[in-house]
Amino acid sequence: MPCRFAVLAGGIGASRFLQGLIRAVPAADITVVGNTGDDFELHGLSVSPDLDTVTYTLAGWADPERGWGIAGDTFRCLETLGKFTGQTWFQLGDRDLATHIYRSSLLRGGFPLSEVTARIVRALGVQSSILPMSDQRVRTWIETPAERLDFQTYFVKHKAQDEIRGIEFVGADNATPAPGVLEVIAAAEAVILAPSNPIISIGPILAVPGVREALAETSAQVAAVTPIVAGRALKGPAARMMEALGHESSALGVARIYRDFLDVLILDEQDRHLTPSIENLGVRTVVTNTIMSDLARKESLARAVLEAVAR
Ligand code: FO1
Repeated sequence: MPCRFAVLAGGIGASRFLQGLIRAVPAADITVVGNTGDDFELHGLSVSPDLDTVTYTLAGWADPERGWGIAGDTFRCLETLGKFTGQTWFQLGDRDLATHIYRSSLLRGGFPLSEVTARIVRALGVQSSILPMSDQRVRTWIETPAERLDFQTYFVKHKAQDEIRGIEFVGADNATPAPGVLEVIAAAEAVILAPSNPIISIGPILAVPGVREALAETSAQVAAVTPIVAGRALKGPAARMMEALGHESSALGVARIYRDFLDVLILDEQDRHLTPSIENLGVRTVVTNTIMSDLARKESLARAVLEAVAR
């Protein structure tokens, strides 16, 4: 089945949106292109948090409160690891560890991340396809006044509290899109940028050479759902990050980041007043309720996006 909808995705915000989208279209019609800039190595294991968050969500396994990890998981292995290493700040659950052991052993065996991800997705019965943005290593690093931090140290260990001076996607310049990424962007009916952080979730995907150009060239409608509502991020440090890097933290700021390829921005009722400035950029706007507080709202947001990209 050719992909009808390509979704560029970070972790939790994207997963919530995808929960709505799979109620509106068959899951098999969706190909997710996931951020791997957050990936890192811990306890000798290869961790791909955003790919796993999307996979577990689409498998119906995700923890509904945290958004990441597996619902009902326990942390007995981590407790014991903590006795050896003193490192428990990144909570890998017991069942989640099985995914990490499997992924790490296949990667060590020479399989590319795209193949490993496809195997995990299939094994968990997920009907959508999930592609990493690249098979090559790309890592997000955060420059703070005191030091340079890898993404998970900044985000989880330091609780995203440090002031940000700069962000770098190390390895992006020499990376190539994973097999299928450019093809789905070119061939999809619509490409949707999920309501994920435009800087650190969608940013690494756009930094892979060829992706931004493919978005600008595709004949598909390209839509984005802004994760910034009334100047604030729905979740996480997106607003602070945008400001720190010289962007306006608003739906208009999001539209400016994507303006070279974006056809339509879906923004919240609270930001209706921004529509003239966004349309001045040459980006159409659709105003709706974007707050995904329950499953019905997630579905109605997905339907609003589908309507916006329908021709
Ligand atoms: N986020 C946290 O805030 N604390 C954690 O201990 C944590 C563990 C974790 C384990 C597996 C996984 O796939 C994700 C996990 N996350 C955790 C989420 C992750 O760090 C971030 O949400 C993403 O990288 C940002 O999208």
